Amino acid sequence: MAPTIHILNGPNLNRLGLREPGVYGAQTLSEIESLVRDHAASRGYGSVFRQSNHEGELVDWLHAANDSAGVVLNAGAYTHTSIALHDAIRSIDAPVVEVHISNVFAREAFRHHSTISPVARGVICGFGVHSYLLAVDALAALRTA
Ligand code: CA2
Repeated sequence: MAPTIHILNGPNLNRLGLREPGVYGAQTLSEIESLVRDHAASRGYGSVFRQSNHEGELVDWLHAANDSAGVVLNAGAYTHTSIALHDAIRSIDAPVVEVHISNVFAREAFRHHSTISPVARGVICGFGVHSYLLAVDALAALRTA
């Protein structure tokens, strides 16, 4: 069976494409899901793609990804506040790549700090939807290294 990459999305990402296209692009999360699933499949990976507005549900989904090939995590605003997500990442074996659509460092100061970056395998931000595709490639590269 193909190894699986989990793509987990946090709060408000279900609103993509509806507002603020200048910051987050015009694509909906469902369109992003198709692109990411196709990209993962082209690299030989199955994918689980999920979104939640609830911190604890994201924690549960990180635990569920323990035995997977890795996690692409856009934690949304929980990136900047969540010790629970920090601890959940530490608690699993799978590598986690933190992703952001926007360049958080070019935005408000409160977006410059991440509670999850120190425990993520790496961070990709600022490339729009391509941030997700680059994260899939990063996880694939980890497994061939
Ligand atoms: O750039 C990213 O991917 C973010 O993770 C997106 C989060 C933001 O809180 C992070 O700082 C950076 C926001 C999620 C989407 O929020 C929307 C707001 C308005 C319209 C549509 C989506």
